Amino acid sequence: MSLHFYFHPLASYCHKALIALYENDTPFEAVFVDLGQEAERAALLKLWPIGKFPVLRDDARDQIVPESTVVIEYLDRYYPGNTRFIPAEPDRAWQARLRDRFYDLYVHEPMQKIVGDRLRPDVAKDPYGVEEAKARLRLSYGIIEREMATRTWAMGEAFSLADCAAAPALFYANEVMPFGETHPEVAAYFDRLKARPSYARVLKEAEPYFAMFPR
Ligand SMILES: N[C@@H](CCC(=O)N[C@@H](CS)C(=O)NCC(=O)O)C(=O)O
Repeated sequence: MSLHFYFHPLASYCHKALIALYENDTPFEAVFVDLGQEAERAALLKLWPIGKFPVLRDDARDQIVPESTVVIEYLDRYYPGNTRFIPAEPDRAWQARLRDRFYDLYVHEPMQKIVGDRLRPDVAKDPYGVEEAKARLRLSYGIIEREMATRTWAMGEAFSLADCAAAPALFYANEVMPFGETHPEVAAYFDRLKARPSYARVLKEAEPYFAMFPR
């Protein structure tokens, strides 16, 4: 097996890249990483000194590919399937990348800030930072609400990199700041994402681990 995917089944950025792997039934070996186990953490750090996952190892091309967006671009370039994640047309390509950045930086990141704060000891809580993150999420929900009123997927009718980014970001954002009552178009888009077989599979596999999520 050429591709090895280092991941944890609960980790949101791993979900993003897994969606791309499952979309095209790309063969890969899953390498479960428990960061609480010193040896497993050390093995990940050896591949990517930043120590975050997902990381893709491609033995056939002798490459280590970290960062979920880059993993998806790499798969699209070297292991393409029926679903193309980066549109061929140049203007649509940068627009897909922009939406990927939007979901990572303005939905996923504030969501992680809120979740991360729950894991901090009481003396290290950051209520001001959490309020800022909630305000950012509110702003982003408004933007998605307007945009998704007229499209099926983030780029229109074709599923793309941007939808891989949107699914886990919205899943966990909905846990920390639900949008179901306030943003019907965001909720409808999220329902479509959950019904997509690739993401439904990711969620099913993550199910046994959801009890670990700090509520
Ligand atoms: N920008 C990175 C973010 C990756 C990331 O934040 N991964 C989290 C899991 S969702 C992680 O590795 N957390 C463990 C840690 O930070 O120690 C990407 O897109 O892959």
